[in-house]
Amino acid sequence: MRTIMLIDMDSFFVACEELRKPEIRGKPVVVGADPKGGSGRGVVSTANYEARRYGIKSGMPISTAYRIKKDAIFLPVDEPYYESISRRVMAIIRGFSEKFEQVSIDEAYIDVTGVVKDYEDAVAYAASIKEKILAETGLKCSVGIGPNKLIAKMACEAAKPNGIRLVKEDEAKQFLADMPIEKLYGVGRKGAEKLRAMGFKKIADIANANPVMLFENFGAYGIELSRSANGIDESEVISDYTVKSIGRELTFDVDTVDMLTIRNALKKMSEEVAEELKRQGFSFKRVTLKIRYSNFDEHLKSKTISYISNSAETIYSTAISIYSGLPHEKLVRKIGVRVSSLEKYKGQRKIRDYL
Ligand code: TTP
Ligand code: MG
Repeated sequence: MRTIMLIDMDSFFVACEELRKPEIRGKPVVVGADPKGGSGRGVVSTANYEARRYGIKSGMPISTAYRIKKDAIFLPVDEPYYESISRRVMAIIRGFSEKFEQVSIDEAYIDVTGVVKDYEDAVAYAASIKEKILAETGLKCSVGIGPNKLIAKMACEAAKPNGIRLVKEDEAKQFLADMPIEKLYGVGRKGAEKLRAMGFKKIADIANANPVMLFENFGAYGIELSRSANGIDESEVISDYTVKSIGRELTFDVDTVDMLTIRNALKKMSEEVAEELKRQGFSFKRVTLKIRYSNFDEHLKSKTISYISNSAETIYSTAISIYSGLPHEKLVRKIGVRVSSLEKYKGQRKIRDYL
């Protein structure tokens, strides 16, 4: 039997901001797009627990967050800074097991089978990880411990904030049973809608359903859904996480202002990036558009989407929406599109990919 841990930083972007701006501690803080007095576009990247109390959450339009709590502190996203802290955190976690897999900017799995003696020891080990991260970076995290990645991930959700949650193998099914289907890791919004329309409410409803029926309705994913709902997940902690972002760039033969040329270039690059993503088994949350003009001015603009995706269409439409906010009259020399905030799943976990 395996023992897997998922370590996930608490309200990561905000926590990073609190490190360098101690005066904002204890106040509601939102990191994301500029609210521009309520007319701002774009979304909330994350909010601290003080702001979440008012219902503000990741992915919500920034204008909505502003309407809910005008006097919250709104800060822009500074990804290079969060990346630098992420690297320090990940280096610490890596020290606790050779089997280490980073799955996003702020979370990583470790397989501690053979490293810890038993479950009690696992909890003590998790506590020492939390202590070391706190002592060396000043940041809090939560740890989920389980017999596989799925249960470790969901246990971590239950542990938040700043907690440790252990779910033993024989408790896994019961742990999931009463949760609403949306909570099952890998069930997207569309999938949840379809499941609800079919009469499923709790994870136990999926666990107890006939897998053949799930297969007929959801294809191969239906089988995986059935296994997940039963707390079964055999995927390994994959140690060599190196990919942080995937992108393509193109320098035009002749500098251009032609919209169609630019759109076509973006479309082709989006398709290539999506192909590479699928090949490596990643999904993304963030799209960055880079434009260099003939005078070598460079614009680098990113957008975080509120769900994870691996589709060329999403990359393209997000890139186009960023592009539409940039000047169109200047000659473009080079253009690039890049996806980041990558998350790795075993195969495809998102039900919507099968709909
Ligand atoms: P999460 O770990 O999902 O969220 P969190 O760390 O802010 O809060 P917690 O784990 O305590 O629930 O995401 C990590 C970071 O990724 C988050 O701080 C900001 C960024 N992010 C986005 O930019 N957009 C999103 O939609 C989400 C969910 C996260
Ligand atoms: Mg987190």
